[in-house]
Amino acid sequence: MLDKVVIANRGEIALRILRACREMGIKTVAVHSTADNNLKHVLLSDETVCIGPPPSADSYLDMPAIISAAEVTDAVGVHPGYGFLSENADFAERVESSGFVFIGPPASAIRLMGDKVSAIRAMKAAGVPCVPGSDGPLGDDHDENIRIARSIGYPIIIKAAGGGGGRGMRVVHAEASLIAAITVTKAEARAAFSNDTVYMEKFLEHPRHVEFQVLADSHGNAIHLGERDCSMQRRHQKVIEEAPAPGISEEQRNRIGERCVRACQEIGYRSAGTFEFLYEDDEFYFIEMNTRLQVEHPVTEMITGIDIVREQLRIAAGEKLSVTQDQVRVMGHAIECRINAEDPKTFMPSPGLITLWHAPGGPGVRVDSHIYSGYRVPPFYDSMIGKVIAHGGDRNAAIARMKNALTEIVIEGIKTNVPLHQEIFQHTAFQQGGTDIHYLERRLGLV
Ligand code: MV4
Repeated sequence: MLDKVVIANRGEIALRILRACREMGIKTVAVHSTADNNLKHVLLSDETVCIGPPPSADSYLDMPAIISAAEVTDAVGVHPGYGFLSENADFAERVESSGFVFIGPPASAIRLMGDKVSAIRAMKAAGVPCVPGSDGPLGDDHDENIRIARSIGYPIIIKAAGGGGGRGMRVVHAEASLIAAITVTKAEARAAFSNDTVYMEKFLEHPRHVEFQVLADSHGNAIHLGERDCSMQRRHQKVIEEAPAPGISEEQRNRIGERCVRACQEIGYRSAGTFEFLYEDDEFYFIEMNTRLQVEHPVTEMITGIDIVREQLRIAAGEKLSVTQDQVRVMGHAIECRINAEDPKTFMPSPGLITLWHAPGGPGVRVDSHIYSGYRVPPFYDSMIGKVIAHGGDRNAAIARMKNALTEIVIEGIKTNVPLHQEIFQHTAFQQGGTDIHYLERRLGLV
């Protein structure tokens, strides 16, 4: 097993990774900015290295600083968590060429999936269902682009190959605005991603966001852990996630999951990954792959009993997956609420001193958070301060446990979105399940 791992992240996910390392007897190095001396995992870590000032660009995104920390502490691996450098192929490559193990996929797989055009091409080749579209980048021939859009049928969406996660997209409802939309999206993509490649897809108007979790080892084994529904979102920030996705049959799960597994094997994938689909009218359409551990991984852990971070560490050490596909079973239902330090009405960030913290508990309730009474939430980073996950025998049982948890939880000194969660859990549409990606913004009166 790996002897010592650098945790190249902060907050709740850094603590999550530290806990997995501890369980497995792996020593830890917490690298942190000067704003993060008092992070819980920094206080718990075997070793700590301050890698720079508060701005992420000068600390958590500073590749030489992180690799130097691995060198001076004699670590063997680097876990990037999510966000920051986790999907940066150059970082993965530099970690490995410096003689360390990148605890994630090969740089080649990150690069392939980072370009959405090459990702879709690879998925189509592997038999993963994709959105009807341009089948590659759009060229400069206006008449040809008009023909492609006509054959797909309006509305269509123009997306940047270098985008993803909601960046660099534009919906077109009629032919009159097509050419201008392509021109503007290309210009924006060139400025934002230094890559003006764009492609076209049928625009799905009321889909759900359903994603499949996969694990692959370096021995050619790959499995899927079923799907999650992440449709409850605002401005591309997920708010509530759940597993399994309401209304998805075991037959659908196996069919799509097997396609994802085959795709992993065809692209030489390794570690944890997520296939994002839009789901509409009982059909799945692949849109992107995330080549990292995700915020919402706990709901999958709760329904399968598989520790995804532990598997990532085993895979990075060259071991085989600890389970085969036929040993994976979906048990009950799990829901996650992301807890943000923000105003529940305006969504303005609310950093500051947490004067009182009482975690919820009881059967089936998990809290992944680094906060404590007396912790000061710094203003420099993402406002997510933790996650509450509730598991139960079925969806209603999970909802009942989450409602309890949202009543028990106490966070004083800063504003949080707990009241928003309490409100959503009263909605009858949420209780029924299967709301689409626009539901929350519609209910908040934002659309
Ligand atoms: C789409 C779409 C509708 N049709 N593609 C936004 C984030 C990025 N991952 C892809 N996105 C979308 N792609 C087609 N062909 C609608 C969205 C979309 C969305 C997707 C998932 C979760 C939330 C979303 C919010 C708005 C739009």
